[in-house]
Amino acid sequence: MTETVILKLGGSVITDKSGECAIDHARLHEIAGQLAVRRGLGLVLVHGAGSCGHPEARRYRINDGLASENVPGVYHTHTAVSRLNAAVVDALRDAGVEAIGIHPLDLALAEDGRLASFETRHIAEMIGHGIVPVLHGDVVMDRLKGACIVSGDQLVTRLAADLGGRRVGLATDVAGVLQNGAVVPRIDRDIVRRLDIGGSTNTDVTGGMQGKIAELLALADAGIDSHIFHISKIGRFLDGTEHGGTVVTRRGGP
Ligand code: IP8
Repeated sequence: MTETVILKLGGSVITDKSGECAIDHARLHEIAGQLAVRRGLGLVLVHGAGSCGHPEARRYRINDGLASENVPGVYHTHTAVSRLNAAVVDALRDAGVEAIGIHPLDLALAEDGRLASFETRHIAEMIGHGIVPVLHGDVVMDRLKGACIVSGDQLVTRLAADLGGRRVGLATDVAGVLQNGAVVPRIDRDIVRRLDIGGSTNTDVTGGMQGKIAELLALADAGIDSHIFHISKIGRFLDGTEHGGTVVTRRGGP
């Protein structure tokens, strides 16, 4: 296998973010079909939480750190996003994709909101055997704060660095990074300073598009480009053709 493809499905793509854990099963079915016809790819899937996790994380103020009154939020947040993870895995398996769910809470430790340790060697083994690991943004125990939320975007950057993933894509419910309604085709640290990127309008505790770009710029600094595109273009991204979205790249890159 020559290339690992790391694909993130935004939470807003697979849930209705205005509801309470409203999973979009029809959308999941469509996505699973797209992945099933490209089974030869060495793929790792990561998904966001959408309405299965963000409301709980916000309600229990997980990112403020753990105190006695919000400890149950670890369980409730993890349970909500795990429910979504099970639905993603079920949809993929129904379509014939050899998918398996992996929960960051079980294998990661954070320090002040950032992953301090994160085991990925078993994920590499899975990919080698044609298994599609399906990870998700999660609540993770944190050595300084007690617990924190690690976004799917942070996981993507870590996986890309550890697995040497050379194709990184984030499927969202918008066409790419938008400026005055138009897609910005390429972003680097210079270009981003001139943009006015809005935050998420829903209960997103991990910073919406701004948080995403911050993660992806760090990945670009390490020489790994990433692609943000509309979910309808997932096939194009997987096939390596033009998706009409945004490429996040290193300063002076393509
Ligand atoms: O939707 C957030 O992940 P994201 C994870 O990728 C939780 O930002 C549990 C809120």
